[in-house]
Amino acid sequence: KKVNVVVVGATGAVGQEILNILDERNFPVNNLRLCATSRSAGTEIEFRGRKYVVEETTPDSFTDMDIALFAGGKASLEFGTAAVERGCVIIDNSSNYRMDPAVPLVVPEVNPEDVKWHKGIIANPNCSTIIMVVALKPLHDAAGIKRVVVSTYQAVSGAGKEGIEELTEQVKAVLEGREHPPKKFAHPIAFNLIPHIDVFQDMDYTKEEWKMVKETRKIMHDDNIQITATTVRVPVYRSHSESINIETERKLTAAAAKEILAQAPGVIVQDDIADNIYPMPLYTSHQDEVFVGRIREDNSIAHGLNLWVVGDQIRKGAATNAVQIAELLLKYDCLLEKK
Ligand code: 11C
Repeated sequence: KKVNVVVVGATGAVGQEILNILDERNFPVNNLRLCATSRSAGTEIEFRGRKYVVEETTPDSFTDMDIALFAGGKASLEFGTAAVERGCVIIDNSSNYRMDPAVPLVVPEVNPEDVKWHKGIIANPNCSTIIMVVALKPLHDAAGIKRVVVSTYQAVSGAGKEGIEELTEQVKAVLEGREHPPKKFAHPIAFNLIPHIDVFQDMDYTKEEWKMVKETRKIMHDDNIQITATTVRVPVYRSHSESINIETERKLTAAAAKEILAQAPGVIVQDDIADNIYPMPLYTSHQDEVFVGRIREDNSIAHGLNLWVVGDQIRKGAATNAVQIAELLLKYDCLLEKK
């Protein structure tokens, strides 16, 4: 069966990657429509050898379409209802609907079956959350995770094209002894780290940190997991890294954890300290898996493990996950009926 697909936000980093992944995974696209804001309308984009002109998104962009992949931002608030009313399921990469109890929040390696109860909208989680839960789910199944302490090292591309440009221009400016004041980030990102992603909220945690807490519980169907996060922007172009400490109900040796992770869907274990092998963002980028290394027992508690987890946040953290959800809609045969 082939389906009609609309990509909203087709000209941005996530939108472009969604198109690459639809193609790579041979997603059965019948008609394709590419949409964006009026600013980007008119741009030409090639897909499977055919040129498409990007259109400005309107409610009618969803007429006769089966699946809409929203790359992010406010578009899903503006057009989500119009899409669903026209019988088009939306897969939304923004945070607009993630915590809505009527909306499934899905990572296909973790909670694929949640796709089945959608009412027209399925939310794609935050990138740092996706990368973490792919590694945590098999360990949770094996030993019951009680508590997670995570610190992230997030690439500038998580903040879009402006984040990438700011790092490049600032590095050049520093080397040439020029000023380059920050615009996208609160402080200089070149040769620096910024422990601040998104806005500050309750208890002095950032929104990004709360996303990791709340979204993880929803995806894992377990409100008892205690999670605390510190999210940090680092001068890396692509792939988010995470230092994760977990405390489990039952003892899991490092060897057992390595074996479980080696079998887990979507995970690649890179852990051979004798040869200095562990995941690094430079080498995990442009791949779909989550890479795990430095797997070792926590020396300070009876049932604890430390992990180093790295993944391409534009692919698995956004576009790949969204396309995998679209695949599940076809697998479970749960598109919307056209009225
Ligand atoms: C970042 N995680 O790296 C953010 C970007 O909720 O989808 C993605 C924000 C989101 O800045």
